[in-house]
Amino acid sequence: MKPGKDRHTELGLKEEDLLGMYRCMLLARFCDERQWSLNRQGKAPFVIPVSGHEGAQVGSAWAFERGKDIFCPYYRDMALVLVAGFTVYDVFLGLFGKADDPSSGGRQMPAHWGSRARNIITGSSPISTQVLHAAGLALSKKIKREDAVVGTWFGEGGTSEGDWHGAMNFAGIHALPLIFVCENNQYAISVHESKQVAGRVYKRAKGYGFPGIVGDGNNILECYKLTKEAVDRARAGEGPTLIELRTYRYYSHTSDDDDRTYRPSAEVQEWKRKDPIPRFERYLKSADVLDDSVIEELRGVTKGEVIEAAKTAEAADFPDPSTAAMRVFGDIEVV
Ligand SMILES: Cc1ncc(C[n+]2csc(CCOP(=O)(O)OP(=O)(O)O)c2C)c(N)n1
Ligand SMILES: [Mg+2]
Repeated sequence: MKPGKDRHTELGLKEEDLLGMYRCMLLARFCDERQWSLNRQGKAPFVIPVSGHEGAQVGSAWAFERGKDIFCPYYRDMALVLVAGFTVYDVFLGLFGKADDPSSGGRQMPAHWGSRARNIITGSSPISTQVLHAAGLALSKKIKREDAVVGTWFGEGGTSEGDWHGAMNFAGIHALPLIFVCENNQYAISVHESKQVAGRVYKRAKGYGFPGIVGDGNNILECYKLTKEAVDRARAGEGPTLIELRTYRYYSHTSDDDDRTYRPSAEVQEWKRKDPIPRFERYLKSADVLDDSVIEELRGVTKGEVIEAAKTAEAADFPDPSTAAMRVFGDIEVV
C-alpha cells in the first residue's frame, strides 16, 4: 500500500477517525507500560501485554460498527476493547479485580474482556474457544436476518486448535457474516510460527471455501483497509474472510513468562524499529493532521490520564465476599 498523504481520505476515514485511532493506540501502549510496572511492584497479579499489536487491533476494530456489530476478542486485545468502548479506568478495574470491573466484576482473570453494553462477548482461557462462539453468533445473526457482522480475533497459535478449524468450516459452509482476524506475532508463548503452521495462516481459508488475505499488522491504515473491505463483503451477504495481520509483541507472553529464553534480542530490536505507533505518527505528520509539538502534548496528556485512571481503580472497592458466586452460579445480573 502506498503511504500517500491522502491515503485516509481514499479509505473513507476523516481526521476525527485518525485522531480517535491514534488516541486508542496511545492509551493501550501507556496502559501496558503502567500495568507492567504495577505487576513488577507486586500490585497487579497478572498482565497480558498488548504492546506491538496496537496497529493490528485498532486498525481492524475500526472497520466494525460499534453498537451494531459483535466483538469476540482474545486476551491480548486491550487496544481492541478500547475501540469497542472500554475506558482505561475499566481496564484497570479488571486488572485489580475490582467490583466495578465491566468484564466480570472481578471474577475472571484480567484481560478476559466482556461487556454486554459494548457487544463484547466474554471468552474463557482455552485458546480459540471464542472463535467457535463467534461462528454460532454469526449463524444466529444470519438466521434472524439482523444487520450485524461478527469479528473474532486470535493468535497464530490459536489456528492449530480444532475449535478454530470447526469454526472456519462452519463459516464457509453457511457463508456467515464473520471476520476472522489472526494477529500473527510469530510466537505462541515460546513456540515459533515455523513449529506451529506449515505454510501460511491466510492460505488455510482456501480449504474452507472463502478468501484469506495477509497484511502488515504494523501498518494501521492497511489493517483498516483489509478489514473494512471484508466487513463490507460480509454485510452484503458475501460471507466470511480470514485476515492474517503480521506483527510482533514487545513484552513477554505474559508477566509470568521470560521471552529472553526463546527470542533473540536482535529480533526484538528489529521489530521495535517497525513500531506501529511512530509509524502512524509519521503518517499523521505527512498528512498535516499533527505536528511534533502536538504529538508530544498528546502523549503527555494521555500518559497522565492513564496514570490517574490506574490510581483511581487501585483505590476502588473489591467485590463484597458475600457476592462471590454472583454471575458464576445463577442470579445473573447483566451489566
Ligand atoms: C487449548 C489451550 N491450550 C494451551 C493453552 C495455553 N496457552 C495460553 S496462550 C498460548 C499461546 C497462544 O499463542 P497465540 O495464539 O499465537 O497468541 P499470542 O499469545 O501469541 O497472541 C497457549 C499455548 C490454552 N490457554 N488453551
Ligand atoms: Mg502468537
